Amino acid sequence: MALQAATTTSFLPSALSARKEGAVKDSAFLGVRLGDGLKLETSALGLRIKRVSTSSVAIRAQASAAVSSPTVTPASPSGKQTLRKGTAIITGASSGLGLATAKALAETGRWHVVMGCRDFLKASRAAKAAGMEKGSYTIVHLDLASLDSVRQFVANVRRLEMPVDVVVCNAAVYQPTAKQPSFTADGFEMSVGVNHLGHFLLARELLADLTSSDYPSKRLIIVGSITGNTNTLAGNVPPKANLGDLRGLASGLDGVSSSAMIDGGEFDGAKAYKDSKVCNMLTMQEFHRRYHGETGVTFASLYPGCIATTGLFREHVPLFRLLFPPFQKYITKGYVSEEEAGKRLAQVVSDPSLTKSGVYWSWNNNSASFENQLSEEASDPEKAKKVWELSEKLVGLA
Ligand code: NDP
Ligand code: PMR
Repeated sequence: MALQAATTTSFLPSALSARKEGAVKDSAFLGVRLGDGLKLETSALGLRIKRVSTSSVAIRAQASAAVSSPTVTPASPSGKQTLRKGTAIITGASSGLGLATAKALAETGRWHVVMGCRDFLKASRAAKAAGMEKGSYTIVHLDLASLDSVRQFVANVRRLEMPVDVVVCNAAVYQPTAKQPSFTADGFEMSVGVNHLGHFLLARELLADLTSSDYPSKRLIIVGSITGNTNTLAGNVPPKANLGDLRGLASGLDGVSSSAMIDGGEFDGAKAYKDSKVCNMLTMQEFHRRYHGETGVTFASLYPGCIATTGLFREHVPLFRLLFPPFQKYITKGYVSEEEAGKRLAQVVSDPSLTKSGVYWSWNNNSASFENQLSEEASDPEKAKKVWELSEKLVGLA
């Protein structure tokens, strides 16, 4: 049930310019420069929601046995033991990859999906339009552009009294046409603030919950991308990802006392997105190094393919949005549908053969998964450690 309609952000595309940079020649491609209140919905779990103030609500969760029972249910008459339903948290599940993954998991009947979304009504409508069964998901408000909202989300998830078996850090913003940076509630440049820092805090907070889950294969997945990897053609389309010496990150990305960019350079929205994806992939590996042995949690990242039709490109110029899907379908052949990409991410969530930790998964043309190589920067352990330590300071964990 919806208590409040969340704010919908609107985006306006603006004009772009061209410049020469990097290994790929200057060219115009589609006119693009190359180079607190809780929003919660659950019916089958019988959640009761009570507003206690304008900014907070108390929840009493009566989780069904299917969700909170021990890992393995007693042997059925056939003698086979069955796994209990897993609970997977997916951020940004109101559209694109996140929604397709939520649907793919929910329709197996083996997963309950907690959809962490900034726009409750949009998420609710999207889940219904996707045909997700009412009892198969719970929507909890999460705005990754606010660290307070991230902390509130974690508290609200805990009140659901469901186990946390898998966490998928999927949400992202991409602002390729922005001329000026915009900032999160905490003053971080928006792309890195949402895509990396918000997820960094979320993942750090939920690690304890994942660790205490009795599910046999607990996973933390952070969605990466090919465009952050400069060992690929796509990663060499300027502006290229480059975290430099992290001086901007060290100074807080506030655009006032420091640059809004991680490397301390001039603001570039497309580069900020790609830099944020490098942070996502480095963070996954640093989690693996620090916590896999101790917790048994599988840490993974992936490139799901080029899902050229999603809302990620909403801020791009209309001509780009028109031509990008056929370009990816017929020229690069990197295109995948939202449905296919959702199945891929769902595999990383639940496939028994994808339990290896520290891996960046990709898929070949036959849709078979393989362990892919990350670029030098996206696999640099020293950089990963520094990004981790600086991020800890920015989100108040150190
Ligand atoms: P979409 O725009 O469709 O999905 C992004 C989701 O993130 C939306 O649900 C959006 O919410 C949510 N979101 C954005 N900002 C916030 C915020 N502040 N707080 C909470 N949620 C937020 O894009 P995709 O599905 O394409 O992107 C999903 C992931 O896939 C991203 O990590 C992206 O980097 C990655 N990816 C995408 C590729 C592609 O080709 N599309 C390729 C490689 C990786 P809302 O619905 O309210 O806007
Ligand atoms: Mg890219 C095999 C080639 C390939 C693949 C798989 C992608 C994926 N792209 C490829 C090639 C090219 N792209 C080439 C040759 C060009 C120049 C014509 C090109 C251009 C291009 C642009 C302008 N591509 C883009 C953009 C974007 O704005 C997208 C972006 O960078 O977002 C950050 C994008 C993408 N190309 C991809 C993928 C997956 C994207 C979406 C980005 C992402 O989520 O990482």
